[in-house]
Order: sequence, then structure tokens, then C-alpha cells
Amino acid sequence: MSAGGAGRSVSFTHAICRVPASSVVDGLRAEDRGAPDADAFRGEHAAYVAALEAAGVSVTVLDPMEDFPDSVFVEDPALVLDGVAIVLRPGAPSRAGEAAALRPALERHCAGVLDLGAGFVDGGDILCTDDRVMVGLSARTDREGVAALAPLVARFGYALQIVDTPPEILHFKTECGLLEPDTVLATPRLAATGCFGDMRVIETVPGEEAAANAIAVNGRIFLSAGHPATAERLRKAGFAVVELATRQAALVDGGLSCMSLRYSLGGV
Ligand code: CIR
Repeated sequence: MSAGGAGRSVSFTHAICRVPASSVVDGLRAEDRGAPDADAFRGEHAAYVAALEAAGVSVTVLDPMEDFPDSVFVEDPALVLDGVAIVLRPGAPSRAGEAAALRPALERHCAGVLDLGAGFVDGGDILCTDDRVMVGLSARTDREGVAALAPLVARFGYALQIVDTPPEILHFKTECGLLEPDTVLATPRLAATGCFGDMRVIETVPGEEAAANAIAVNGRIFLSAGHPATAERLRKAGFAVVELATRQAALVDGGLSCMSLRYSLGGV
């Protein structure tokens, strides 16, 4: 039997994605290693959408938004819990408008829409288990935002845990991803902080830290391609690994979790 389990943190009926805009060449990045190629990015994105569909997810693919170079990273302006969207307040000024721009789609496709009232929170700083919402404080997510988020997640029966993201990491989930409701993949650096408590932690293999931003979807683990030793480690642990190219997304500090809002309708 393969690992993967079931539960609201790893089982999804629906997802929302957005096609990369041509303006993604101007996407934010901590270090300039060259601009992504927009056509190649769209190719990687199409393969990502196809992988979600192959895992049984019904995917809504939104049109590109040229005004927002980073809008392909649809995870950051919203969080969906039990089918209900929470419109967040992204911490990068160039991304703030993505939240309002995404709202109509959330109204159309989710079971309800709530709003974060204050502060800043990026979805990339949020990792949900079945019973806990872990939020990493970062350059994009502040205490005021987390305080505003706390009563919203409580409505859905989640406890909220605040985590200090190491300062050199963009988002908390840049260096971790949920594999099963009680198991994470994490870099040794993030695991060493002790933030995962009694969860089972599988570490990325040294030199393959960029593999950490994996996602679990209906019994499959989507893993960034080009990290063979970590893929092997996961397969040996019983996970069904699907490797997906993220070369273009990585040039603008993006990965697998960022490119979809995954959720369930109808009480999975
Ligand atoms: C940014 O800096 O906001 C984008 N270039 C990358 C966002 C990646 N999102 C994520 O990790 N959730």
C-alpha cells in the first residue's frame, strides 16, 4: 500500500490556477538568475494542470493578468479552508492588487468568501494539516495579519500555530511541504528549527533543498523535477511521486504549491 493517507489537508476535489502572464519575466526574485521564458513557463504550467487533473482534481484555469507579473502564483493572495476562501493581503506591494483581482473567481468557484481584515499574509507562508494551520512570519507575513487570520481559521476547527521562518527564506513553504496529514518534507535547515514538533519529518537530500516545496494531492506527491535523490527517498518511504518541471517558476522564486489553490467542495 502506498503512503499518502487521506484527510482534508491532502484530498482535493477542485483547484484554481492562473496561466502565467507574459509579464512574468518581470516577476519578483531575490536573486536574478535570468528572466523566465514565458512560453516555456506556460508549457510547465500546462503540465502541472494536467497532473492535477490526472489526480482527479477539477481545475479552473483563469486567464493571465498582465498587470500582475506574479499572478501565476495564485496560492499567495488566498487560502481556501473547507471550500471557503479567505482573501489574504499579500505582503509585496506589487502583488497587493492580486487579492481583489482574484475575488470574483473565488466567489464563483468556492463555497463562500471571507476577507482578512488587517495586516499582511501570503498563502505561501501557510501550511495546513488536518487540524492545524501553521503560519510562518516572514518578510511577507506579519503578526497583525496572523492575528486577523486566527479567528477565521478557528471557524473551521483549526488551531493556529505561528512559526518563525528563518530570515533568508522567502516563504515558510519555500522549504517544506505536507506529504501526509502528519508528515512533512522539509529542508534540514527548517527541520532544525523544531517547528514541526511531533510531526514526522522527511528531509530533502543535501543539495536538493529546492525539492521541499512539494504538494500532496489525492495520494500522489508532486515533486519538483531534478531532485533524484529526494525522489528516491520518498519512493522508498512508499510515496507515489510525480515529478514536474519547475525550471521557469524557480527563476522567480516559485514552486509547486504556489501555482494552485487546492480545495474540496461537498465535504471530502
Ligand atoms: C514572489 O516573490 O512573490 C513570487 N515571485 C514568487 C511567489 C512564490 N509563491 C509561493 O512560494 N507561495
